[in-house]
Amino acid sequence: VEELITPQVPIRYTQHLINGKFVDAASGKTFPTYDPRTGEVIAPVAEGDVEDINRAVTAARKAFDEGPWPKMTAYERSRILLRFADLVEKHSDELAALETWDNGKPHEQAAKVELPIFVRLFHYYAGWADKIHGLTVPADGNYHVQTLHEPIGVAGQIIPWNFPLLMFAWKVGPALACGNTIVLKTAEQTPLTALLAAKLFHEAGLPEGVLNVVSGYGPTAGAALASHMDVDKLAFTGSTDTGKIVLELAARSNLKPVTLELGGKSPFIVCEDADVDKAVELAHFALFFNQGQCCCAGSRTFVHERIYDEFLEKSKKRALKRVVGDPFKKGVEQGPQIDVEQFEKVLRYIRSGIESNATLECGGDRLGSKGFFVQPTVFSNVKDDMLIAKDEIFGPVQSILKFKDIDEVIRRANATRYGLAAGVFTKNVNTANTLMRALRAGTVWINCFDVFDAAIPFGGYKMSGIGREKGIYSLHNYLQVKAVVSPLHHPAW
Ligand code: TXE
Repeated sequence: VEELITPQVPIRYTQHLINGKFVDAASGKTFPTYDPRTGEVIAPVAEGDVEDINRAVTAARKAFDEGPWPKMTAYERSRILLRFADLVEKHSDELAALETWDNGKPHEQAAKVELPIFVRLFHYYAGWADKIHGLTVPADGNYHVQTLHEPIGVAGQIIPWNFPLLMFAWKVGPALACGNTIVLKTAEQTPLTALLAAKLFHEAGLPEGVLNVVSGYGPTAGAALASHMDVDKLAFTGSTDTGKIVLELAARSNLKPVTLELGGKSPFIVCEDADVDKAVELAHFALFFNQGQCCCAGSRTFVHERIYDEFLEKSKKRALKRVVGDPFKKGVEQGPQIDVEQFEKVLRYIRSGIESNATLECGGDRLGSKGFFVQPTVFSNVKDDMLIAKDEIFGPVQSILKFKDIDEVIRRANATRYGLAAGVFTKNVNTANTLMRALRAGTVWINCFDVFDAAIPFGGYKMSGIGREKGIYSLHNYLQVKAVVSPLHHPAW
């Protein structure tokens, strides 16, 4: 990878955004955020810790308890979400460039795919803001019974680095639509775009203290947020191991309800009737999209034995053609992995695949000598008990497994501790229906993959998480239900 493009974008915000103002860390400390293309520092960023989280929670608490946010009309809140979406569209060049610089994802993907999804999600939740209401309940006895759907309070939100802007949207959109206030902790690898987005929210009219963004590391700032006594709800996306930690922190502090969106090892099942060329392309996309850094990546490609050889040959060809390079360059499909830890983790799994006698069809090493680029890698002859078939690799490493019949593939696809997503590729509607029902996963994509419409709920079975984000389901995470009961007649007391 030679001659990198210099991003034409200013780094405008690196401090925490607390109570509507950019402020240094209480300790005065900063930490570096890196360009994954080179491993060089982009900028020092305020390093949050317990005190910064305390300040942010105090601001969010005050904004919730004293208003004006939860007391505004729902329509006014909706208008602010829409104004924010407009401002994001206006600044989408800056946001997309910053996203690519901090994360390493292809700029075309950030600009043309992710930013439109981001904007659409805020339109979607702006639409919900004034349609959230309770029920009148026909209870026994002579009572008038109704439910009020109230905001839950201060939401703590911890997000990862693989989709910094989209994870911001999935968390912030529904929480604000319901009238909550927020303290968001970004991932230490990618703090930049959330700060700019949060600033635009204030320009759109969001009152101070409603959305606070703290940068910093997990065990310090993240843990402080998860265990804070004055945070009413926690939403987390990240690894299953860290998910367990934050759930425990929430339980040990104030029992705040927790939603978790965690890892996966999603099957992508190519049935014998499949159009092989199309199946190859979709399976390739399902795994390699975003450098393989997707929680729902189709990381176990199950292929029917009758088309296995042809599928393998074509998958290898496709991987060899994958354009890897500077994500700012046009036509580049794959940039670097996010950081040195992830880069080394991926290379370790590749070595493990080779050692366990899977067949390395192509790739298998880093690309170039600078930054965190990994060659698109394909393994065949992968067996269910190999580490590369069991663990989340989170990199551009495709594992191809052979199967004979549908019952067998259902059993094997479900034999995992995860249950985030599954892909099915077939022309046969009966096969599709059978698999769709039998697969234990939060999303089943049939003849498509990675469709992320704002209205479609997303989340995991088993150790892939708790709860659903997006769609109507996400609103439930951010609402309390209050039952109100009163006698219909004046009681005779
Ligand atoms: O995740 P972490 P990491 C998977 C993927 C990846 C692995 C490790 O397999 O290789 O996780 O990545 C914060 N208390 N996914 O180490 O640690 C952290 O600061 C509170 C899947 O980056 O889970 C960051 O903001 N918070 C995934 C967030 O948790 C803590 C996306 C995620 O980091 C914390 C990313 C603590 N003790 C990685 N420790 C997905 N589901 O999409 C860390 N954090």
